[in-house]
Amino acid sequence: MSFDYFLYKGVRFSPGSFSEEVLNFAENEFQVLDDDVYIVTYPKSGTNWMIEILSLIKEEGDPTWCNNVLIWLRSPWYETKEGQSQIKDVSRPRVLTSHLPYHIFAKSFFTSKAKIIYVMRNPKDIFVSLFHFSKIICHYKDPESFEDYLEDFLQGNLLYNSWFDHVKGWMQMRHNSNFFFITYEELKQDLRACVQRICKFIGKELDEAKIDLVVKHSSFKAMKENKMSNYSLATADFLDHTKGTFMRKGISGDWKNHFTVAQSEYFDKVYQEKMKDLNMNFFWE
Ligand code: PPS
Repeated sequence: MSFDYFLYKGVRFSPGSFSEEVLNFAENEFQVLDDDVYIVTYPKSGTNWMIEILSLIKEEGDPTWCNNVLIWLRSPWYETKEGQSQIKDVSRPRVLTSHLPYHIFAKSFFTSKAKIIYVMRNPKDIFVSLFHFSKIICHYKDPESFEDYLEDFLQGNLLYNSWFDHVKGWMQMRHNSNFFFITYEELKQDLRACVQRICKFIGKELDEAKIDLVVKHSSFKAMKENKMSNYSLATADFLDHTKGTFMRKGISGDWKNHFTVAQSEYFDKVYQEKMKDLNMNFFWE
């Protein structure tokens, strides 16, 4: 895979949105507040879906905020150059977003009462989503071939490094009461039940009608039609809109339309090897 990057503590970052200084600030100086909620993900795991869900929960089901404010301004990535300047406009309780691996996450989080929602997705679907996204995101060169890119994914030769290390790193937190993890596939299977679980975790009580509104306005269709959430307003130096859309398919199991049997078996073998120490099974197909 071909892209410009620099290393911060061994992790690959794009020079466009990051610098050593910005990452150092995010790790060592950024002040986490006790009522913050962080959405943490490996890219393409359902980050923006969770932003929409939490935005709607914050607004008790009213979509006005989602329909009028860009999704990345509602919940900025606290580790990026842009995000760090946008955070001052976020009202409390803040919902902030991050793709950072565990070992370089904001130090002040670990002595705070803030909460993390970690969203995971079947890594085969993450790879497919990333493969298509790489064609439209400007700081990547077009993927050479599915096969080569797959190998890069499995070896972690990508921005933010290895999916396996990201998940294993964050799963160290799984017994902490301020850490909650959920999969994209659970959201797909029963969004309403997931919204109820998320509300319980963040301590927000919503009646049945408001939960219905959160579910309705965070559907794939609603987000795809909402220009504040579908990235159609992302600038041309970030996304090449002529090559595809951010809101691509929004389904589970699209890997079955892309992987050969041999590629899937090879993926499973690498997965078993790299995840064997974790001893956890996740809900995805
Ligand atoms: S990023 O670039 O890391 O922030 O991307 P991320 O938001 O994590 O993931 C993008 C994928 O999530 C899909 N998506 C959704 N799926 C179902 N329902 C809703 N509401 C939804 N919103 C976003 C999006 O389409 C990308 O997945 P693919 O498989 O490419 O369609």
